[in-house]
This record gives sequence, C-alpha cells and structure tokens, in this order.
Amino acid sequence: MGLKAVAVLSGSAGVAGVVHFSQDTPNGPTTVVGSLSGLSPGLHGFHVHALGDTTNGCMSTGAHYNPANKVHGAPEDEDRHAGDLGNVTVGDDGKAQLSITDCQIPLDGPNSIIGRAVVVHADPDDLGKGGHELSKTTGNAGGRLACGVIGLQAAA
Ligand SMILES: [Cu+2]
Ligand SMILES: [Zn+2]
Repeated sequence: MGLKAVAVLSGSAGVAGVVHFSQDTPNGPTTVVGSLSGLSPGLHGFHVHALGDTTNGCMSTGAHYNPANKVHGAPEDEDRHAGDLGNVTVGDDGKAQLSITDCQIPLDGPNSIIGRAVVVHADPDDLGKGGHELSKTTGNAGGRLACGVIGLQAAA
C-alpha cells in the first residue's frame, strides 16, 4: 500500500495551489503532481523547505530541506539539497501543472518530508549555476510567494 500526502499552498497576491505526493513502494521514488495559479508566466523556483512552520508565513519554513548537508543544485545533480525540485513552468494564464518524480523526498523513513513545506518562489531557480552569491544556497529564486505544509493523506 502506498503513502500519500498533500500540501495546500497559499500566499501573497492570490498565489495558490494544491500539490499531491505519492510513494508506491518503500524506498521507491515519490511522484509529485499538482497545480498552481496566480503566478507570473515563466519559471519559478519550487522547493521542499525544512520546516512546516507558517507562523510567519512562508518565511518561517526555514531553508531548503537538506538532510545530507549538500549545496544547492538541480534535481538531477549529485550535489543538491533533497528539497531542490527545480522550477515550475507557468503559462500565460498564470497557471502551472506539476509532474515530478524524485528519489530524495520520501514520505517515510528518517528523511521523510511529512511535516515540512513546499514553497514556490518569485523568480527562477538558477539551479546553483547562476554565479550569484545566493546560487549555491537558494538558487537566487527570490521571494517566497506561496507555501503549504506537507501532510499525510489516507493511503491509496
Ligand atoms: Cu524555496
Ligand atoms: Zn536548494
């Protein structure tokens, strides 16, 4: 039986979304699907942040989830934060459809992302390659537009 989780994102200026997570097998990959709306067209950084704390909005969700103590990178990089899910692509209608499969964001075990948060940013994530002083920590992805705490859902 698989594990399922969901995050309902809300934030500033009408940015919103729902993101579903599922993991079919222990130690298997996690599939992320969902939709976001209210964003400007183009690329927006999308990450799992370490804390499920929204007492100060998205600012209190901490840094990128990084249990292996690595530098920021692209999802396909060896050196990346576990929470580095790259960018979402927003269309002219302000909406994005997500479809991601990743092996570093399990829903169980010591590195589980349950109780942490997903965050969508104002700017593109440069995937650690932009040469900015923030490239190796945040991808220089700018402000935190919306976030949601990842919570367990009934199993499939
Ligand atoms: Cu982020
Ligand atoms: Zn990162």
